[in-house]
Amino acid sequence: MKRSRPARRTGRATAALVLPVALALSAAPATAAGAAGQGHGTGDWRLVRSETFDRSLDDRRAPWTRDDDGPGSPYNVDIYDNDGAFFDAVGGPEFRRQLGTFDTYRKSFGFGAGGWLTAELAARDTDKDGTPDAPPTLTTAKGVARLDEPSHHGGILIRSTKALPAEYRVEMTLRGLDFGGQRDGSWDYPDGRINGYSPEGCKTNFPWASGGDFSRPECSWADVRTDSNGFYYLGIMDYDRVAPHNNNFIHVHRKVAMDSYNRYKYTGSGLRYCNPATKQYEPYGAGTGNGVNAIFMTEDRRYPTQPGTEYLMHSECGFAKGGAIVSQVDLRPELLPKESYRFAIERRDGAYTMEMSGVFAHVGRATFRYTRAFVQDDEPIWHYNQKPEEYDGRFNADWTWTGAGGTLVHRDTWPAGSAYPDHFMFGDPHMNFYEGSAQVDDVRLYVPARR
Ligand SMILES: [Ca+2]
Ligand SMILES: [Ca+2]
Ligand SMILES: [Ca+2]
Ligand SMILES: [Ca+2]
Repeated sequence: MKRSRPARRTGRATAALVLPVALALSAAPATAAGAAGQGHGTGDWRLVRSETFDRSLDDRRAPWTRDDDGPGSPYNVDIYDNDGAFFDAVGGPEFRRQLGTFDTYRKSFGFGAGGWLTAELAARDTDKDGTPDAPPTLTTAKGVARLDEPSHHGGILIRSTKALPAEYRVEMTLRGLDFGGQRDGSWDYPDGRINGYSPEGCKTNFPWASGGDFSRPECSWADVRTDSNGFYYLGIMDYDRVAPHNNNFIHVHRKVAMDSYNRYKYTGSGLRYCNPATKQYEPYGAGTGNGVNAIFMTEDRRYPTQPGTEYLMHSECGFAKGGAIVSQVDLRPELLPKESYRFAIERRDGAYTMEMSGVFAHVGRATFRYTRAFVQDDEPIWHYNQKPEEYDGRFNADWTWTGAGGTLVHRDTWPAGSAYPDHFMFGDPHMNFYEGSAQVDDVRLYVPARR
């Protein structure tokens, strides 16, 4: 399913650098980013926040609180959140009825120096007995944070508590990963799990689809096991209180992100792997389903009838806008925890950079960096402006949604005068997709050394 990439828009500042191993990975923490920063050619970084997870964390110290993303909730964001008007439009009155069949609980707590990090956990109470069912947990052991999510109805992520500075580098080190993908060459695991999902009961995207019949019983909605599992290694979001919501929601709130999207036994043409050794695209089936999708979001709509910004994808195979999703690298999770992967995002000099380091399929130990200017070849990075004066309104639009509930117009998706402070997150932000566990060794935040 190889596709030729668009001839247009080969980015000028987009070449990735494969750094020498010693330079990228063996330096002390305070200089590791500086070493990586040399690839960007803009000098060193200064470490301002660091979390090693050597202090004990346990989410059981924080209470669960019922929450519905409603108008009075601190988690209320917009028409795409869990009780958002988008779902009334596409689902009609049946959406409200289905939403009312369960309760949602959340917990949130700050940790790290000065509380610079916040954990956000969410779970459903399907039987409405006041206790969340199969909720996610956040704990630590031996200096590593463990994010466990036994049900896809849960969500768990770690985010920056405050908005990030104008220029920064954030990085995290991954030590364990069990959110789907093939294991030992199979999507169906020896322990009975399917693409990382437990085998018990039905698991669907209920009750947040982008269309279709909202009156169906829960088990008749789209099966998530045979669709996809995944995990966000690191992403920059455009709204303040980053927390789990439905899957449609996040697709309009990402600026840049590195995530996995592990499609069960997928043989279509909507996904492809870049082989960084041959610099050739390969069909999805050529990989192990453990890819990293590093995606710069732009303002175009990716889908005609559902929310979602379009993807700009740089890889060793070139540049692609839209079309098949490109996995830049294939991870080897079987090497964890002895090995690790480091994911970093930088915002500096009017550009975002995404960086991945570790031992990858085909190439072994390597670092890949992809940089793209806020506006490059007339393509903006979605909601890049942290302040109104960084943007003049040229990419504003109205989005119209139509369904069983009528027509809803989302006016001014990116108007002049708008501002979108950056927040990072990693974890699983979906309350109707994805389940599994991951281990994170550390998180660090840097600012430019010279100011
Ligand atoms: Ca809401
Ligand atoms: Ca319950
Ligand atoms: Ca989930
Ligand atoms: Ca650690």
